[in-house]
Amino acid sequence: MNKAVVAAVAFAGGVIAAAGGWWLWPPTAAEPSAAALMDAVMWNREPVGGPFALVDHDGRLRTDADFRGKLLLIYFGYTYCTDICPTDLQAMTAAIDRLGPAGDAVQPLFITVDPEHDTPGTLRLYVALFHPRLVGLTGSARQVGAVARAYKVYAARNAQSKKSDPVIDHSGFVFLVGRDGKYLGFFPPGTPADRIVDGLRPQLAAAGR
Ligand SMILES: [Cu+2]
Repeated sequence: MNKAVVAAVAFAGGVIAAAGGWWLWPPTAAEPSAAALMDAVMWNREPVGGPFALVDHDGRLRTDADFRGKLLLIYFGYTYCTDICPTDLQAMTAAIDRLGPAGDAVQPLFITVDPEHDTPGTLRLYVALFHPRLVGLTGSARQVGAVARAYKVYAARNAQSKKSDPVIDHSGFVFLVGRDGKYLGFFPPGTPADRIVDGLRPQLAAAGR
């Protein structure tokens, strides 16, 4: 696995992968490039987020409406990612713990970009490694594709990676969604836990008023 490529993609939102990846879900006629998707998120050029219907790590259907009333931290990745996913999930969940009781108002979600591999059973084992309240979400390729598109997430199999050691290039933003389900913003890949705490505190205070 090429860590340099994965890290660069995480940071740049997938520019490198634009050359040779293939999509994990049924592509639409004009699938946007990694660079265009990164741009949309970074500069708020297009609406981000929206409703979703997915399957959680216990096999139950979950929609965005189930999480109303909580601040959401949403991360897209895949369980066998050995580089950026563990780091970012660690930071995201550590931030929730550092908030103490206030952290109960924050719901962390992990949405797989490889639903074919990441079944509910696989996700259940994976999310437990990070946080007792982390919810893993998967679904059909179409369901996952719809939510990934809504969040302008880039994810494609790296054509250069070996079949025996596949790599998925993917954007690594931690998305923040308000208690009303509306998208608030993102933390860039590699944001440390303390910085996420700083970003969450005003949102928690605002929501509590
Ligand atoms: Cu990853």
